[in-house]
Amino acid sequence: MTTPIIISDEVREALERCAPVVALESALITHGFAYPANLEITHRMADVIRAAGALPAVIGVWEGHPTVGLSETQLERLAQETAVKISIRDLSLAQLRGLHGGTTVAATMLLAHRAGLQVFATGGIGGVHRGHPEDISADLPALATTPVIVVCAGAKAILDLPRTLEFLETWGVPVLGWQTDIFPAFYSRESGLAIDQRINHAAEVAAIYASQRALELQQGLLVTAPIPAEDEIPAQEIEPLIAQALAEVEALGVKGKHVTPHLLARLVALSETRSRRANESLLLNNAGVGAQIAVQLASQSGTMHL
Ligand code: PSU
Ligand code: MN
Repeated sequence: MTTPIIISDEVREALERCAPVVALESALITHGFAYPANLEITHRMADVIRAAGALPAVIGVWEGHPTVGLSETQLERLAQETAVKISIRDLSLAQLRGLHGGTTVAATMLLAHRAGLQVFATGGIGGVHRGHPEDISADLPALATTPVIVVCAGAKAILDLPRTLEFLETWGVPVLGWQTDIFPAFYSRESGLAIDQRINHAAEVAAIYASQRALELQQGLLVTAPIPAEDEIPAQEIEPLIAQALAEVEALGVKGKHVTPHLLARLVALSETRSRRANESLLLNNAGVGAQIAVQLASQSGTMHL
């Protein structure tokens, strides 16, 4: 039995014309934000992408079917109803049970690539967890094996950023800094850690991606854009809250796929929603950068815009 990926008509037509398309994940909707903030931020990201001349395609799982370009009704139901968090290993399990689910960075990258999309904008990738180097997000091996450009604000600050960068180095994933020399730390503009190369224009990202393809590399390309300055939470302010949230996760014995959503929800509560505002700001920024890159790639392929 094969599992076709369902691709919406709008996305299929755009791909046929080689028009710019930007993938968006749905774990943000099902596990990153509560209703109605989850639906609102998705709509706002989609608006930013459309305004820049590209088509947004939210990727998720509907009745067990991997879907590229979820409909408005599907988005609303994912935003309001219980749905599972779907990383790569969950794709086939959800299929068997016919579940609805929100796809993580890893699963979204995989489905985007299978559908022929090249650019994906998100908030922060998963990585190696602090104090638990054995807990490595499936996002990292996905970046090592899936040739998609992922625009993010670095890895979530709740993670072990040095170990996360070491993994990406070992597995050959270039880490680019969008108009920055320093790896961003999600809520804060700078982690103090170096990126591989600063890039200032979408054309440079497109050139690096083209070189990777010419060399037949399987790795993705990580483009890290710092959160806009006005919404940044300085490290010295967010760090004590992260430490508290991490201690609570240890004490409660939260494990596996529940760790990341639990930490993010606790940070929103502990920061009195400031972390949510920061998260929204960086998501909108990343949507804009992703759209610029998608438009650049499409213009190089010598085709029409939307
Ligand atoms: N970044 C956010 N909010 C999120 C996530 C990332 O700002 O909710 C999600 C993404 O879907 C990412 C996932 O792929 O968390 C990582 O989960 P884990 O650490 O269990 O792999
Ligand atoms: Mn994990």
